[in-house]
Amino acid sequence: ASSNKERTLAIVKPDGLLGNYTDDIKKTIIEYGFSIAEEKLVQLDEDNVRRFYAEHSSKSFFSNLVTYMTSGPVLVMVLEKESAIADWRALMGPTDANKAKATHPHSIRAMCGRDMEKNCVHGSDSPKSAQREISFFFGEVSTDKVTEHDEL
Ligand code: DGI
Repeated sequence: ASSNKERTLAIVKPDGLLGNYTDDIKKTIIEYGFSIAEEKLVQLDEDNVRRFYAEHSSKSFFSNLVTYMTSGPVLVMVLEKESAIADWRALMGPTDANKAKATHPHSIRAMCGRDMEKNCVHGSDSPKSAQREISFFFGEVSTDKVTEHDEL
């Protein structure tokens, strides 16, 4: 029988790494049935952030976002499971970590986020984003669905 595994891009942002939350985050990822197909530590520069968050480049908070995302290394991972995209978004919790603490106490952003900006983790928001973001960091053609018989 083939499964319909999906891939999503997850990032542990600089505050997550600095606060030593990586092990707890990875433990949670595995506990919830994801596998970590790829991972690497990256130091982003301003140009990287501009391209990665192109959709936010005209927003008022954008320069803060660039400063934050370039403030230290990030851990980039490709997570894999059935419904990986939606399930990782759910596990992260709301964008605003204060809201996460109030309404989603078991979410990752409740565990290690601080506010609307320093929210510890990133996750792709759609199959299209996942494909773009995985290619951005891992430079390969990827599909949102693979079967267990495919070579990964
Ligand atoms: O997909 P999300 O990370 O949950 O949220 P998003 O795609 O709307 O925003 C991307 C990132 O941009 C988010 O993780 C933090 C930052 N951001 C979004 N909205 C605001 C913001 N930062 C500040 N300071 N203020 C905002 O309103």
